[in-house]
Amino acid sequence: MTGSHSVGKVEQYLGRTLAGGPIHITLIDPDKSPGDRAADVARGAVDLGSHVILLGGSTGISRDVMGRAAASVKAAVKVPVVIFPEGPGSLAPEADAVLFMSLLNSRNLDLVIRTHARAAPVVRAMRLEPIPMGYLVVEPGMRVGEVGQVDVVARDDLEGAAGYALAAQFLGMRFVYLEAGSGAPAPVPTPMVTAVREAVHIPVIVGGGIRTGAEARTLLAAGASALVTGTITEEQGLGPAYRAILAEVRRARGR
Ligand code: 1GP
Repeated sequence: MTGSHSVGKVEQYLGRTLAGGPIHITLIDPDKSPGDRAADVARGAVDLGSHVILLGGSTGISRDVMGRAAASVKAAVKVPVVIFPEGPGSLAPEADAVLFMSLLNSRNLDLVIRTHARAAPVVRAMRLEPIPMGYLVVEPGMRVGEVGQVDVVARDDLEGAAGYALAAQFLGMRFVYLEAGSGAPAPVPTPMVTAVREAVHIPVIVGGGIRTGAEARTLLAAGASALVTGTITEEQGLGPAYRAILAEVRRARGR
């Protein structure tokens, strides 16, 4: 093992794809859509232009359930299959990569760094590509805000959000994720996305509560590099709302 810094295949793909404009990430919960059902959703999502399949999203996904979903999705689509982890227990070697993320504004050190110390050897043994990411939970934060024991960033605290994001960049994290919480009544405020976009040069991922093409459009105009949607496909499948969001991403990419 050398000390040289290397960028893995998934991160290279993200870099290449982001060079063409903002991207869309589809979050699938393998507990709600196990195995082949996850693969069906993923196939449809990628056909509509989604760029990454993210697996995770509820509590207590077992390695087995994650592994089966990752294997099915990988067989169905060519885009990267990435784990959105809750801890070492939900990691599975069938995926391509894991968001190796610190919950920056948690009061619980386990979620900031301690769990990572336990998970890192597992990630290496599974040969999962770790994607270094700062994860910042914004009001209301929903379930992740509670379970994550988060001091949520207030919706008008633009400086606070920008400070966290810049700290993440200075710490060497290569992505920052602004999370309003899955199922949030409204996404992260657009002025906050702009404030963070102006503060950092790393890609800004935005998720939580994105349900309409209009919301997607304003977040993209504000400078979001990637939009993550999860609930909308669980509630409505790959219907008109999902398609409208994808259409906005396509438009922002100039196609
Ligand atoms: C959750 O940001 C993601 O972590 C997606 O949120 O389920 O509200 O789309 P939604």
